[in-house]
Amino acid sequence: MQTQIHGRTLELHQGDITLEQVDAIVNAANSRLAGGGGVDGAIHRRGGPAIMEETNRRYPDGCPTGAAVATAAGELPAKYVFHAVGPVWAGGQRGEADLLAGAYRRCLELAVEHGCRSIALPALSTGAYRYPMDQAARVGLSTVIAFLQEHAQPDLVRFVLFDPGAYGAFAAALEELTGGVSPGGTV
Ligand code: AR6
Repeated sequence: MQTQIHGRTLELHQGDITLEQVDAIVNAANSRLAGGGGVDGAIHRRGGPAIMEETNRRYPDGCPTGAAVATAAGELPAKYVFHAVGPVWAGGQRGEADLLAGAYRRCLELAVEHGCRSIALPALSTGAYRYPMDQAARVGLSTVIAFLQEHAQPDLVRFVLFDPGAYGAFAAALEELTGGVSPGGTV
């Protein structure tokens, strides 16, 4: 599923983000940047030890929740990994939506700063951090749409959803946010 926003492409794919052939992929990291399961485990496994070595050297204090930091991508097809720290879901009254939006926004800013034309994003916080998928989809997509309405880059933003349930939640949220003009429509 895909839509155009001010001439740039916003896409939804189902699959494994580590296989994406884009300039940058986003990791669902923790604030210690210590590695873990889910997306984080897959990225370090497939990307090799260089990613963790660079993370430890450049970001010994980790990364605050709601932000992101960049490294090279080791053996992955991408050029960069942006390690984003989403919030742990705590019921929705602890600023989770703002923190989640901040993590996505920072990734898009990093893409601009690193000259990336394409970026792949996972559904941050929706695994180990238990953020409800439909709410996370609305926050993630509305943050990307707002960014693309204000910035000339990146040309391609692709959400890579791991399973059919996640894909369905993002597809429904995208239709809701774009007024049902997707797929192939224009915002
Ligand atoms: N490609 C795309 N999406 C994936 C993949 C993959 N290879 N693997 C899992 N997902 P999670 P979080 C989906 O747990 O909730 C880690 O231990 C998954 O189904 O990776 O932000 C970190 O070190 C889910 O929908 O990230 C942190 O401690 C989504 O990606 C903590 O988990 C995010 O799940 C971060 O938790």
